[in-house]
Amino acid sequence: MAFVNYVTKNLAVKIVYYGPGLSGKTTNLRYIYSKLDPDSRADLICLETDTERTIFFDLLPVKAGLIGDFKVHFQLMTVPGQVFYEASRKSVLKGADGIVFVADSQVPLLDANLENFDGLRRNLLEHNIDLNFIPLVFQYNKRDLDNLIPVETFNNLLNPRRLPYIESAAIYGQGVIETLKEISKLAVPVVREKIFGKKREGVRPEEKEKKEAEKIEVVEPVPKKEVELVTEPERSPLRLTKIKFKSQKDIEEELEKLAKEFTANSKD
Ligand SMILES: Nc1nc2c(ncn2[C@@H]2O[C@H](COP(=O)(O)OP(=O)(O)OP(=O)(O)O)[C@@H](O)[C@H]2O)c(=O)[nH]1
Ligand SMILES: [Mg+2]
Repeated sequence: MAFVNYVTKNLAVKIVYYGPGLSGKTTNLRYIYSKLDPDSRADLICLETDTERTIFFDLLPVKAGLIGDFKVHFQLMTVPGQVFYEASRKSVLKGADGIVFVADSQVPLLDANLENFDGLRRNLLEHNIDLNFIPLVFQYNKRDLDNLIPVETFNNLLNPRRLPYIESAAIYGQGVIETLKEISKLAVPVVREKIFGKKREGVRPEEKEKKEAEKIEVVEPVPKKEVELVTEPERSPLRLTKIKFKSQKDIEEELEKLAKEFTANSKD
């Protein structure tokens, strides 16, 4: 459930990038970070090992426009894909408003994708969320490589409902912003309904009409410039905040604190 602050009129929509190890989740956030105007986003917080494997999560807050007079921010988060971080994956999913499943398109990784997707289903259920009822899009990543799982196979196995799917090469930025747009298109109306839908019941017809006229403005972040397919991987210098931690409990407390601080500070 999105964080909402009725006093400061801020709304944080949590989008989780989920998928097997090394599928490219952090790469998505790095690219978004590098392409957005600094006014549109905060620092990218990465908790990772020396070899850039995510340990617990990455977090990138992004300004995303308005719902009525509420300022919307996305909290983009990744989970660690390595098998032994199951507990972390479960924690990060708490309160998710939308999921991007980042699959690795390389043929030998088909089973890893399927197992990880099954883990997603199970972990969501632990939070009483049915995978069929949460906004979800698929990103079939690493399409720049050879020996790829056909999109049709992915769709048959992972996406029988034919939810939005994007073929991407996140390392080159291809499909990254498109993915974010797709998940925001699905997640924002659901959050809007959850938070404002019920409040509308019982209002006078003319007020209702006025409220119905409220539009969701820019519900997607605006890139600095048109996203182009570049020939070399983008390795722009990033301002990352790395957090040291001691235990799983410390990390979970840190995550709660960050979420609260983020909501409290989002006044501009
Ligand atoms: N060729 C290719 N490599 C990619 C692509 N996306 C990511 N990579 C590379 O894959 C590796 C892993 O990317 P990450 O973004 O760190 O993967 P992750 O999903 O965050 O991995 P974990 O944090 O361990 O779960 C890095 O070396 C990336 O540069 C892609 O589209 N094509
Ligand atoms: Mg990562």
